[in-house]
Amino acid sequence: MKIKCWLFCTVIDNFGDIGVSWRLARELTQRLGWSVYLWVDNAAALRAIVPSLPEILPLHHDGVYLRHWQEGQYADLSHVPPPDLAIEAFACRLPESVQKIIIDNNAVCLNWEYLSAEDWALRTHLMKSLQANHLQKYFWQMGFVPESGGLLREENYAMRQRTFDHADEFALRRRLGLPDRSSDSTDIFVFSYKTPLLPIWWRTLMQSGRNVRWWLAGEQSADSLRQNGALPDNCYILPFVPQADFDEVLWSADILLVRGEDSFVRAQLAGKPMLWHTYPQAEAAHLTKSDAFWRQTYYPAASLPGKLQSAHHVLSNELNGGRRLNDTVRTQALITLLDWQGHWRQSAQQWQAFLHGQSDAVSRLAQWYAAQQPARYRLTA
Ligand code: TRH
Repeated sequence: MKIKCWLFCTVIDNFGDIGVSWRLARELTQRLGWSVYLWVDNAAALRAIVPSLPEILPLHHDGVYLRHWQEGQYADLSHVPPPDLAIEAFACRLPESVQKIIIDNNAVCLNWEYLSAEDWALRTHLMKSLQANHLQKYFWQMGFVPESGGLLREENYAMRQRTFDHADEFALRRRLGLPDRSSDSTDIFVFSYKTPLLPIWWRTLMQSGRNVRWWLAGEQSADSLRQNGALPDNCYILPFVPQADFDEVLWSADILLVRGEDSFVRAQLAGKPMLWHTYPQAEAAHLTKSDAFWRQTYYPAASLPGKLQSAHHVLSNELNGGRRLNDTVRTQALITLLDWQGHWRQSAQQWQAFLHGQSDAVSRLAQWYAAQQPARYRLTA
């Protein structure tokens, strides 16, 4: 009997909520062979990353059953079998009718949380939380270490990356809409939130005499740089590619400036030097989140030359709305990142090996779920 999994996603904004949910849904279907029903409140956001998705829900697409819902209010449950496992992506609120079916069927219920390297995330991984209506929920905390809920990584990721390394680069760049290779420039992929810093960093880089090109992905990066409608030289707007092609874009660049959650994880899996524009939160909570990531015990930053470590730290802080740098410090820091790129790349590759050496989130979930079964059946017996 196929395991039936219900997955609910509310799109707060942008593409991360749906990006992670879609990846998870596909992995559960393709790798584990589960029957996955994904409820979305904004099919247009999903269509942006899966352009082949037809217009009207309900649908069965790429192995996943898609249905419409409205958080806390309504979910299209027509022709949907009851679940064995229900997943609320990022603490979305299930309608009461849905909660009742989960309780009546004694299904396992998980809250799949936002990714964080903060200590509390590890402490609360798989913690239980009994609701007033007797729904027993567990927290699933994705993370970077074996004790966490892991990261979403497809089984064939490494193989795809190796194949990419031998692909016809010219044809590939044409297909992805990337500029042709320029042997003497550093290509930086920029997928940021809107920020007044990008034009400042850009000017600094141009004045530094280094040969840099920016590949701007997503509207907010380009909007940050546009002045009177025009973009500076050496800045290229990338087409928004399907999520299935996103890794190839990252693998094609030299340095990655990524954001949110999903692109942040993909950059790490890619093993590329990376800066992270963390999703802005109230009271600068995102700065704590960003620091917790870079300061992890396992992160190979400590093996970097001190100069590079501190350049990365101050720029990362400035990018995320922390301390504004003066021109001299900023210039020096950006030059250091570029000139020490080799060391930076090595540490990114060490981190990549550390992550790839662990099991992924879906394997951990399958294992944990299987371990729950005896207890679950004892309850119903
Ligand atoms: O888009 P994001 O900023 O998403 C989010 C949301 O804002 C969310 O509310 C917030 O809570 C979360 O961040 C932390 O960034 P993210 O997570 O990197 O998601 C982007 C997705 O878009 C990812 O799945 C990759 C995909 N993508 C493409 O498929 N093609 C593209 O060309 C690009 C640039 C991105």
